[in-house]
Amino acid sequence: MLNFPETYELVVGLGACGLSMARFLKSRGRCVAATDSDGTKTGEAAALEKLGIPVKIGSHDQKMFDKASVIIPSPGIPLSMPFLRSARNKGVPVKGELDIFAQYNTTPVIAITATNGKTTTTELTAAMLEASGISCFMGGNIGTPLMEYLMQERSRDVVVAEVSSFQLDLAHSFKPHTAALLNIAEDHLDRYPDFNAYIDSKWSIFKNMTAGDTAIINSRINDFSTRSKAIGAEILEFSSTKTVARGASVHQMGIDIQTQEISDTLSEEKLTRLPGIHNRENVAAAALAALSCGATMAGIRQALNEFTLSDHRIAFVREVDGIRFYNDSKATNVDAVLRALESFESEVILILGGREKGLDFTPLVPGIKSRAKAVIGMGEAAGHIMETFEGICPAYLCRDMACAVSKAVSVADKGDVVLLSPACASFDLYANYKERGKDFSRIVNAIVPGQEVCHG
Ligand code: UMA
Repeated sequence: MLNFPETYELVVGLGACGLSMARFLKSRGRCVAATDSDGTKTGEAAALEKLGIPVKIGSHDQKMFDKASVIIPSPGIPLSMPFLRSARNKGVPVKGELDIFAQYNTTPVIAITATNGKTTTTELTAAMLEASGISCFMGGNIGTPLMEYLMQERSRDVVVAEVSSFQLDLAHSFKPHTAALLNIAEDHLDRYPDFNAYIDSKWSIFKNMTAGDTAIINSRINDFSTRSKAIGAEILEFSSTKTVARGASVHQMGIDIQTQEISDTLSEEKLTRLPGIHNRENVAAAALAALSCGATMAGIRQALNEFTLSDHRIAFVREVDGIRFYNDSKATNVDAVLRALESFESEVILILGGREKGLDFTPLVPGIKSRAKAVIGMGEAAGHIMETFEGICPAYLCRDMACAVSKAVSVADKGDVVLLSPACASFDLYANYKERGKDFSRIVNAIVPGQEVCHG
């Protein structure tokens, strides 16, 4: 074990973000230390110690925080954590990845935030740029930490960053060249004092932007007209409910794009790979973002021809005995589940549940009344789900995914859809939403046609 020096920059959390941050700072000659409350992070600790970074795992230690000159918590660590509070009270700076990235980065950044659709829009934007001959690094909340870009030898023309509210909460100087805000719905209420605080966090993406920068905003978002007045960048709107003068208008026949340089339409046949109005909005925002960094309409069309949605977003898994199974594990809030339900004409058996985020499930009631044949509640939120939906439609409680899938099969008829769209985080039973989606797909793929599925 390495000794801790007198003072250091302290990285808290050894997940993807913290590991990358510690490696980056060390590579720039900074004096770094790291800590993680999880005692099983032995592999991560050993890897950092090999680089000369002292690490403490298993618990946090006040003395370690007291010696830090700067504290850099991972995005998943709540800012209410007592060690962070006391550091702030003593005047020790608490910094996030976005500011440290901005300090070293010289490549133009497109930052994309939203409650839902930010991953799809980030991927679309990067694909549109690449198809226009503009090289990109894609990272941030999407999975690859932004600091990885700064450790690569090859620089790119543009960085396309998916940005979460957790990252924005510690962004004081981050100033993207282009930023997009796609939508805001209730989420992460276990982390924020109220919905307004989460809304403020989302809008803060624009706070440092100035003339020459581009802000792309869904004008359907509440407060658009008042909040947008405070933004220093040029604003491009997009909307699926009205025609906009500058930006993108989503309508039945396609998407009209109207900027200073471009007046063009992306026709409906280019959009069939991305079903649902919400995806049309994502395409509109991505096209405007890509155009702001030099993409061409030909590149945008090519990207749309080739694009496929990520594996865990209303992804068709399989049809067995006339029942279709869809994996929407990425739907970790109520709004995302409503969008998924709207995508189906058939009756849906909906699997909900996981770790709660302080969300109210009742906004799901109209969608469930109109589309769901049954609701299955699993994981930590199962009790809350039962309380909300019992009496509205048949509701069943299951302890895990195997049980949920077998129950769904037992109540489904030919022509129905079984949809995993949980409205909750995955961390009660899984490492992340991808693992949850993979488990669902694995269980569905093991169903033998014509045979009863045993209840787990
Ligand atoms: N930890 C402590 N002390 C604590 C609490 C946690 O040491 O008090 C440690 C944990 O033991 C763990 C580490 O912190 O080892 C986890 O940190 P983290 O939750 O920030 O996880 P990372 O792996 O670094 O992933 C983060 C983002 N996670 C969150 O924002 C919760 C990832 O977004 C992101 O992909 C990754 O950085 C790379 O940038 C995930 C996410 O769920 C996908 N995001 C939310 C969302 O999309 O809704 C915002």
